[in-house]
Amino acid sequence: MQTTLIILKPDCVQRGNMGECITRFERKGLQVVGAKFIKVTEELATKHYGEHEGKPFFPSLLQFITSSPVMVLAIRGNNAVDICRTLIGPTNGAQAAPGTIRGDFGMNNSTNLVHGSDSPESAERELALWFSADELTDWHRDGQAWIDG
Ligand code: 3AN
Repeated sequence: MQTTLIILKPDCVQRGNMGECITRFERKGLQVVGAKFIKVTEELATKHYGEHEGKPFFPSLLQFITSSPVMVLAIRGNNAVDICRTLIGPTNGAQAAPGTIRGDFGMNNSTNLVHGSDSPESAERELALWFSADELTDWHRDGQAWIDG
């Protein structure tokens, strides 16, 4: 069982695609165990995207992620990290396959709608950054056995 961090980015919020994206995670069989709607501070954005500091697109990345509210989700399930990455699709929406979120809604590699942690280690680090422990809720989803097999 894994929990991963998903961010519905400013373009996703502004285009009214939050519900569509959450639906895709839920109908796959994943469970929402945390959610909040916030305006990201520059400090948090800098920590979150620390690995990209110094890259040419870093300033515009910070500007973008702090430009409008985001919906932050903690999503749980078997192999949740990889499954969410598959549902989201590769970074550049222009190259992402139809059926993925970025493939269906994205046209480039900056306004690409959704962030998903790229490994269990990143998920742990990012969840600690965005959520306090009491903001995550353990709950049993009735019917989960019909999904997990
Ligand atoms: P992903 O979100 O697919 O894991 P990363 O971790 O390589 O992609 O990059 C983090 C974010 O930085 C991307 N979601 C995207 O918003 C932005 N980004 C990555 N590469 C570029 C690029 N070449 N030009 C502009 N923005 C980029």
